[in-house]
Amino acid sequence: MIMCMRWYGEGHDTVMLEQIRQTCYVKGIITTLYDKQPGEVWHADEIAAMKRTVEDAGLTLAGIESVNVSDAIKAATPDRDRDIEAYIKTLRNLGEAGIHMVCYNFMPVFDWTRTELARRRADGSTVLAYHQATVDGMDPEAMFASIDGDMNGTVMPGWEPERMAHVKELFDLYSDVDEQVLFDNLVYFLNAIMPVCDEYDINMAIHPDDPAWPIFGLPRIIRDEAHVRRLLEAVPNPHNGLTFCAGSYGTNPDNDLARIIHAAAGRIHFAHVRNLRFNDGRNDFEEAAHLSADGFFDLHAIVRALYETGFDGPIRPDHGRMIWGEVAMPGYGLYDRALGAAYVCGLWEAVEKELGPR
Ligand code: DNO
Repeated sequence: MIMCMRWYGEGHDTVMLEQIRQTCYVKGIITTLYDKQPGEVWHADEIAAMKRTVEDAGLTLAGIESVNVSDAIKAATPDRDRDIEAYIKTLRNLGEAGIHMVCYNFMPVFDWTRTELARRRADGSTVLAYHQATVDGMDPEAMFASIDGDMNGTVMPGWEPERMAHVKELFDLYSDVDEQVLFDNLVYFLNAIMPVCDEYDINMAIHPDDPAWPIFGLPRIIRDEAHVRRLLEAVPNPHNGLTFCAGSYGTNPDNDLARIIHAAAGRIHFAHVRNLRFNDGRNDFEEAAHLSADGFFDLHAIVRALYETGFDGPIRPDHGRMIWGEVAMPGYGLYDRALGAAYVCGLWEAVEKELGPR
């Protein structure tokens, strides 16, 4: 595995690559061309510049999170084939640049959703949190506005103001899209891009839905073990794989995380590791320190399952608490994610020494 940290790029991220390098635990960067809209081609020179920035800082560009999929592709509007062509060109340019892992999601309208970006804990740290009643009592526009006001001046991926301006139209686009249609559209997209993934050995890693149930009446199709099996079987190419995100699958306490990892053995191309605390089951949860004892998940069991199933891709700590007075993009400060990276490296080393070479 390569321990990574997500970095949003110069001018977007409060964290500097030099700081990430000094953690020593983190060797790889997961990044994106932040200004690109879904449906736009990423050009070779832009990709080369992004890679150079990372490598000049002494780090490796371990993958892209995300090349976003347009709503035309997700909802199968008449523009879908044009956008798929653009996606294929982007993948080709990434492949030419030696980039072999691409994370994406297939969530309609919203990416991941939280109702609070700075819930205060007893020790003064703040965390992202989710309260179902708040979502139930809010319309999507109000949701956008509340997230935007809480972002410490940064822009959260998936919650860009340009998208907020069109939220009503976006909902209209999906009015006839149920779970089956959305799934069929995903399979259509994957079948179209698999040839270029084969040519350049690009692993596609779908991010699960977060939270792991439908919100605002929109369909969600990557939520549990059954969904994972269905997707991997529908497009049996090894380049069709997953981002195993503990914090997303884990929003549903009925999901057995180690079991999902085993169900997807060999098809997990990227791992996000973090922890959650449930206050009222799925109705109210908040993000925790990565440490198993601080939350609901057994991080040792997660790391062990990844090791046992031969996972060797990029892995990263995920949303961190805001600690030590840091002001950063909620969930994406340096300090707590660095603690998370160190902890997961420690677990990995212990499991590796205990179980021996794979
Ligand atoms: C949240 C992230 C997601 C993820 C996208 C992938 O922190 O895990 O925004 O990057 O869903 O496309």
